Amino acid sequence: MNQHLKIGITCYPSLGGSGVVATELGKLLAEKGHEVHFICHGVPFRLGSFHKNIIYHEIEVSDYYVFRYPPYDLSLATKMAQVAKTENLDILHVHYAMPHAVCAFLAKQMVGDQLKVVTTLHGTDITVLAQDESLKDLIRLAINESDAVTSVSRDLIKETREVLDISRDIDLAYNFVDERVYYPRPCLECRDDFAAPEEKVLMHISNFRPVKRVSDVIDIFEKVTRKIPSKLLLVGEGPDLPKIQCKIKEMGISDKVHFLGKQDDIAHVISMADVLLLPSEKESFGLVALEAMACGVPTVGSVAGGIPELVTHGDSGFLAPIGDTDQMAEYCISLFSDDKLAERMKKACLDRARNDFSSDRITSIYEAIYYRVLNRE
Ligand code: GMT
Repeated sequence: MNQHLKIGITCYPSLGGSGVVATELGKLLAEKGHEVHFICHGVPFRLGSFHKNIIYHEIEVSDYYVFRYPPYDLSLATKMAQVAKTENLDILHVHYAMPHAVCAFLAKQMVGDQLKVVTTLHGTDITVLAQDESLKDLIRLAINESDAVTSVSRDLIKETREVLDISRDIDLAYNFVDERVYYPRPCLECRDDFAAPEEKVLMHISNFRPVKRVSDVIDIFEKVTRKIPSKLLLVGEGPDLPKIQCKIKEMGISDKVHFLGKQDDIAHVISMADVLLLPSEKESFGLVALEAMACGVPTVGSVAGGIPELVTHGDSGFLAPIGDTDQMAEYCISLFSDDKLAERMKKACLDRARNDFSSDRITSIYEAIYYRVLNRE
């Protein structure tokens, strides 16, 4: 019989899909009786209230005057080893290869082979960092030395193999959402604050980085609003935000666009939308599209990275080539002009999120990987 494990989790604790998935996974594992130790430089923002099976260990970075740069990576590796030894960890599950998998590799050298390292690749560690020749060998080493490696999409597995020339096994473990949090919320009242009942609501949620192509979001919306009364809600912030604000002003559509800034209660916010726009240049998974799907909101987006593995074209959303804003606008218009299609898509979204990306299913995949590397199947 599989017994409860002691699992260390390291992730980026601030905003970002990888941190969200790592934290939600830790919470679910703790609910199943495992003891979970978060080893991070800050409390993961989705950690929430007290749970007896969750312990948080903060990394303290040494700041001696001889160091020109505080050695975060070495402090993390040391902390991982320390926690692994004192708490008798079975597993160190690190999210993001750089630097977390590298630190876990170092920690394992200090602790011994009984500590098993599982690395989850989330995307930009491969699609951006591993393109850098100076980092390639280090990332390849960390991946090859992990006891198991998981990826959030088939597309990312393919890209990891191509970019890093890696042939080892990589397990597929799609992202998930907690269905107790992500479901269609009653939101008529707050929707009224932004749009009239006859208007449609388009929404985009991201960190406003160039890879998200937020400028395309504005172009799509501008084309849609010429034909269908609608409003655009923009959620999040990031480097492209000022540029986007200027563009909206120049296009004369400021009265139709609302900026909501960073929001914590995404399930609530997303439930106001009729469609989510995700026209990214690159997206290894697209967690926000799953969050929308679980709330019954279809995505109109790009055929990029892992998005087609999540959004089934014509069923739970519509996908067009990257940059094809005409086609994406057409898809929104057809969705808004056909109530039966909208209803069918909403149902397909709910079914797909619950069946294919359920938290229980994905958590079990991770547990099976832990037992496998520990030879306790
Ligand atoms: O690009 C982001 O939005 C942040 C980034 C991260 O590090 O959290 O997201 C990556 O991981 C998410 C969780 O697995 C995926 O859903 C995103 O698609 C992925 N981002 C990219 O591939 C650009």
